[in-house]
Amino acid sequence: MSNLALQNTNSGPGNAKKRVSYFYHSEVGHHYYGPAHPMKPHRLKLAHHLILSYGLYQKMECYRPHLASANEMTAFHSEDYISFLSRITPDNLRNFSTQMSKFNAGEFTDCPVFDNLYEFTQIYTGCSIDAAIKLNNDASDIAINWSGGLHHAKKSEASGFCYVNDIVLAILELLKVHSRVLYIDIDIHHGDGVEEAFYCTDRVMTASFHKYGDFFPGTGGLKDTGAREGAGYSVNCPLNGGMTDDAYEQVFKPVMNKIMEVFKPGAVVLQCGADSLTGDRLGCFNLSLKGHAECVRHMKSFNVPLLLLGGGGYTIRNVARCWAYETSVALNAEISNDIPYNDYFEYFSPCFKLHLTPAPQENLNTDDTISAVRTEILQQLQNLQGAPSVQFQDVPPPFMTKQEEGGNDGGIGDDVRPTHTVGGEVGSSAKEHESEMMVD
Ligand code: V1D
Ligand code: CA
Repeated sequence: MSNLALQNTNSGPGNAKKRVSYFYHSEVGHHYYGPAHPMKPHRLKLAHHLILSYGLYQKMECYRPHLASANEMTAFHSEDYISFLSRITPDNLRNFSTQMSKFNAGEFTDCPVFDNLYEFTQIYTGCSIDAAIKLNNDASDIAINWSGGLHHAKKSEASGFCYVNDIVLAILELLKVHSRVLYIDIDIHHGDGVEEAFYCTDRVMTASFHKYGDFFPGTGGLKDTGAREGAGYSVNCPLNGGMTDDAYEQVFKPVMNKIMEVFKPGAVVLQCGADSLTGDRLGCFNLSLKGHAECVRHMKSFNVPLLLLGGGGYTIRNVARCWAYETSVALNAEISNDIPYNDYFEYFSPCFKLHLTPAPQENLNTDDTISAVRTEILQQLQNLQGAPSVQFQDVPPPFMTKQEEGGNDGGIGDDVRPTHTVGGEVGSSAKEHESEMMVD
């Protein structure tokens, strides 16, 4: 039976109740990028309190994560970069000027050095690794970490508000158990760090939907489809501003249906960046909460272990609305459009409603542009299906370790950008950690 046959029809197996695990650390929202910076970790506190006020914590298992160690982070990142992150502080940065420019951190970059920066990365990365382990152990169907999804971080470089790439590390964890992992990115920005990490492997398919053209990070063209073993396994959906729910659905669903049919992943990671919502401070799409969450609903309907992560999102009251609503979608729980009273109630003034009304904004994606992008991607996926060497079966994964898989032979996590020197080890050596269950 194809994966399509397992899809949600509202009453079919795709709509069955899911076991959901939620990972949150109470300190994450106290980290501060600075007054002029659009990234506000405080939004995570807003989201968490909204989730609590809807009573959703009663329907899922809530965990406080372990703090990711440097050893875990170097399953993807270089040792000198992680050593730098662990030592740099606002008080000592004058001694690190060469490394600051080498690693793209500090004042006048998108990635400032702020108090307890390393602890911040340890928290959100620990959450994502714990969430992946929970899925690997078949202890949950869906695992959630809204503090994760920092998709721009590179092996040896901070980028676009991201320092450690928790997504790559979570995928490496999932690859210990699953032969193939699918990564989907609905943040308005291209998921460049994750794409680059897996550009040369057929074990991870990446699919990013993003604004393309005069927009950060500038990568993610339709023709960027992977290289070497990974040729055809990177999917990019470049879009224009003003994107509506209907137009998004017309490209998201056919592409994802075909990917599920062709690639048959053992696990799916969905980065739910909320900067693709209407009214975002940095974004220019026009999605409602329902349009954004339809991506979660759709991926959930395939009944494959699902890791939900956060990402961008700069109108913080809407970020909280989005991720609270998507938590309810994961749980199949109906929640009221009236925001319940909570510690941050005033943020939702003046309407105190959950749902968003799209703006009267021109959609620069026409039926023709959407259809052209969809046709091109479906052709890319069809070619993959037609390739004689591609016969996807549920074979056990090779259980790669650092020792067995070292070197830069174009495998998982290797940097294949032509202008960079490369090296270092790949694979994950992270030990399994027990995350602590949160009590009240
Ligand atoms: F507006 C700003 C004010 C202060 C500091 C930074 C910004 C800002 C806005 N947009 N920075 C950007 C983007 N950077 C540039 C730079 C110009 N070039 C030299 C680079 O346009 C970065 C946008 C990052 C988006 C991050 C993300 O939403 O994708 C995300 N996902 O997960 C976590 C973050
Ligand atoms: Ca994206």
